Amino acid sequence: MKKKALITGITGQDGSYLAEFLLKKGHQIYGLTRRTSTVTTERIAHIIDKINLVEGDLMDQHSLTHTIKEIQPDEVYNLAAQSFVPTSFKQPVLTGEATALGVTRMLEALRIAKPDAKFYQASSSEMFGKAREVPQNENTPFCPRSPYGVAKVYGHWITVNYRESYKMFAVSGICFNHESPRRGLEFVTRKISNAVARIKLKKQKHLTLGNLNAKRDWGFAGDYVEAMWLMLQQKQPQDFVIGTGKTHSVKDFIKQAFAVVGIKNWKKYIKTDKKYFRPAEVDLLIADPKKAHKILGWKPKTNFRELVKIMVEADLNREKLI
Ligand code: NAP
Ligand code: G4F
Repeated sequence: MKKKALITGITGQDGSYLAEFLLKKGHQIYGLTRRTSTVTTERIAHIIDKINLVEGDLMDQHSLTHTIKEIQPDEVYNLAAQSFVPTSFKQPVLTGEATALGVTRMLEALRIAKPDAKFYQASSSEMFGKAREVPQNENTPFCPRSPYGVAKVYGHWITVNYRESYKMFAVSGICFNHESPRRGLEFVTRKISNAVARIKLKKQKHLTLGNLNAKRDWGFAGDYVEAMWLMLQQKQPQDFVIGTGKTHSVKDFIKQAFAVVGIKNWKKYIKTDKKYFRPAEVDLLIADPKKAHKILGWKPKTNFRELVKIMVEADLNREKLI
C-alpha cells in the first residue's frame, strides 16, 4: 500500500518541491487548494497528472475535517499560510486567521478524523525576530517582529500543545529562509534575481529595494523539503531548526547576482524607497542546525553562490523567452 500524504499549500514554492520529492518516494499525493478565479497551479503543472487536488481552505474548518476524513492520510504537511511579511502588517487579522488559527483547524481536523496521522507544521525563523542569541537553535527564545512572526509562534506552540495533550505525532520544522526559481517575485531574492536578468537583457533600468543591510540564512528550497520528510520518519516527534548556518546581507545577494551576469558596477542600478522598509525589522538570522545534522542526518546540498547562480540563470532563461 502506498503511503498517503496530504500537502496544504501545494501550489506554493515548498509545496511544489515537496510533492516532487514525495512522488519519488512512492507516496500517493493529495494537495489542498483553495478556490481562485485564476489558475494558481503553475508550479505543479508538470506533475498535475500524478497528484490529486482537493478543494479546501485553512479558513474553513468543515472543508479540512471533511478532507482528512475522506483521504485518511498517513502524513500531513501543513505548508499553507499567508507567508509574506509585509502583507502581514497590512492584513494582520487575515494573517492571524490563516497562519495561526489555520494550524489549529488542521490539528482539530486530524484529532477528530485521523489522530494517528503524522503532522508537519511549517514554522519559521521569523519567530526568532529580534534574536536573543546568535546563532539560533531549538532552545532560542522567540521574539517575533511582525504579525506574521507572531502568528507563526502561535502555530508553533499549538503544534507542541497537541503533541503533549493528545499524544499526536505533531512536529515543527523551524525553517530559515529558503529560495528557488519558484520563489514568489515579491520576496527579496527573487525580486533581485529577476531584476538582474531583466537589467542584463536591457528590459529594466533600476531595481528599487528597502533595507539592504538585513542578513538572512538563505538556502535552496529543494534541499529543505527532504528535512520535512525526515522529521516525519523519526520514532519520536520533535522539533528541528533547519538552515545552512551561514548568513549574508541583502547587499551580498545583490553583488553576487550581478556577478553572475558579469556586471561589476552594480551600485548604479540600485535605488531604495521607504515603502519597502518594514515597521519593525528582523536584522540578523543565522541557524544553528546541529540537531538536524546529528539526528536527521540532514545537511543542505546547495551553497549561497550556487543558489544565486541557479536563480539568476533561471530568470535569464525565462526572460529571454518572453
Ligand atoms: P508560498 O509560496 O507563499 O505558498 C503559500 C501556500 O499557501 C500557497 O499554496 C497558497 O495558496 C497557500 N495558502 C495561503 N492561504 C491559504 C488558505 N487560507 N487556505 C489554503 N491555502 C492557503 O510559501 P512557501 O515559501 O512555499 O512556504 C511554505 C510554508 O513555509 C509557509 O507556511 C511559510 O510561512 C513557511 N516558511 C517558509 C519559509 C521560506 O523561506 N520559504 C521559511 C520558513 C517558513 P495559493 O496558491 O492559492 O495562494
Ligand atoms: O525576502 P523577504 O521578504 O523574506 P523574510 O521577510 O525574511 O520572510 C521569508 O522568510 C521567512 C523565514 O525567516 C519565512 F517565514 C517567510 O514566510 C518568508 O518566506 O525579506 C528578506 C529581507 C528583509 O529583511 C527585508 O526587509 O529583505 C529585506 N528587503 C529589502 N528590500 C526586502 C526588500 N524584502 C522584500 N520582500 N522586498 C524588498 O524590496
